[in-house]
Amino acid sequence: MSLQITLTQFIINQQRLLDDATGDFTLLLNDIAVACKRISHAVNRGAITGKLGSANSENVQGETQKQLDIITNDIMVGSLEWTGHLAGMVSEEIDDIIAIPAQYPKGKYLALFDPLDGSSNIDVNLTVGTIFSILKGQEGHDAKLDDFLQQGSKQVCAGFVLYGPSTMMILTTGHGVNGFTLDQDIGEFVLTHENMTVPEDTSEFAINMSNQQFWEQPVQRYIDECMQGAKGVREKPFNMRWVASMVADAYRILTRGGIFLYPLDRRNPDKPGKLRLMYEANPIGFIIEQAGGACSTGRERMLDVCPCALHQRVPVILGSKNEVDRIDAYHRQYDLG
Ligand code: P6P
Repeated sequence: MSLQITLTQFIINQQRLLDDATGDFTLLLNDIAVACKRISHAVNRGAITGKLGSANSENVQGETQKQLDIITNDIMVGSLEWTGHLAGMVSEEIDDIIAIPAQYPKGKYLALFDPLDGSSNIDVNLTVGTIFSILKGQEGHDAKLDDFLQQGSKQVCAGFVLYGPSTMMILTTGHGVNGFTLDQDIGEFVLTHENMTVPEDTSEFAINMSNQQFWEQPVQRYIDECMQGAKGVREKPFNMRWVASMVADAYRILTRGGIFLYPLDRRNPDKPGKLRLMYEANPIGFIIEQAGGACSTGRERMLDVCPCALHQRVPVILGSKNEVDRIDAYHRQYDLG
C-alpha cells in the first residue's frame, strides 16, 4: 500500500541530502506547519467564534487590523518563540523585531511572516493565507536589524499556506517547489503537487485596474497591449483575474501561469508599492523563481533588492518569465527616454 508522503517525511528526505544538516531546520518547518494548522482552524471558524470584522486598531502599516490579523499573529509568535530554533522574528503586524523571550533558547534561524495575507477578504470568505520566509541569523544571539536586512537571495526557505477550499502549503528550500494539502482526517500536510512549475508564457494578467491612473508608463503600455488582445501587438486575447489576495493569485500562477502586478504607484512617493519586501515579495518571489518563473520590481530582480527597512514596500511584478522579461524591457526603454 503506497502512503502519501507527509510534509515531515518530505523535509527529512531533503535533510538527508545535506551532509551538515542537524535536524533543526526540519523541526522548525514542522513547528511552522503546526502554527498554520492552528491558523487554518481559527480562520475556518471565524464566523462561528465571532472573530470576523475589525479589531478597531491599526498595524505598523497604518492599516486597520482585522481580529484575525491579531489572532493569527499571536498563533505564529506563540507557536515559534519557544522552539529554540529562532534568534528572532518579524511580523507584518508588529513594528519592531519580535525577540525570543529570555526563558527560551535562541537558535540560528530568523522567521519573517505575514500571518494573514489578504485579510481584507476574510469577512467575505475568500482565500487568504500565511506567508513565511526563513533566513540564517547568528546562533545564540538576539537578532538585530542588520541580521534581518538580507537580500531575498539569502533565504534558506520560503512558503505560503492557503486557507481556501483546501488548506495547502507551498514550499521551497531552494530545490524546486512542492505543494502539500492538509488531510483533515489525519491532520497532516501530504504531498499532492510535486515539482510545481510556472509556464513561461501566459495570456492572463492580474492587477487592480482601479489604480491605472497612478501607474508608470511601462505598466500602462503593457496592460494596454493586453487589453487590445488579438487586434494589438500581442496578437492574442488576454484574460484578467484579481483576487486581492496575493497568495491566491500566486497559487493560480503556479498552477497555470500568469502575470501578477502591484506596480509602483505615483500617489505616494514614500510608498513605491503596496506590498512588503521582506515577508511578501521576497518569499513569493523565491517560490516563483524556483518554479521557473521570474519576480522583479520592474527595474531589478526582486531577490537582489538590498533591504533598508523591515517593512519597506516594493513594486511587484511576478509570474511567467517571458512576460516579466517583457515588462522589465519596457521599463528599461522608458528609463532610457
Ligand atoms: P488591493 C492584501 O491586502 C494584499 O496585501 C495582497 O495580498 C493583495 O495582492 C493586495 O494587497 C490587494 O490590494 O489594493 O487590490 O486591495
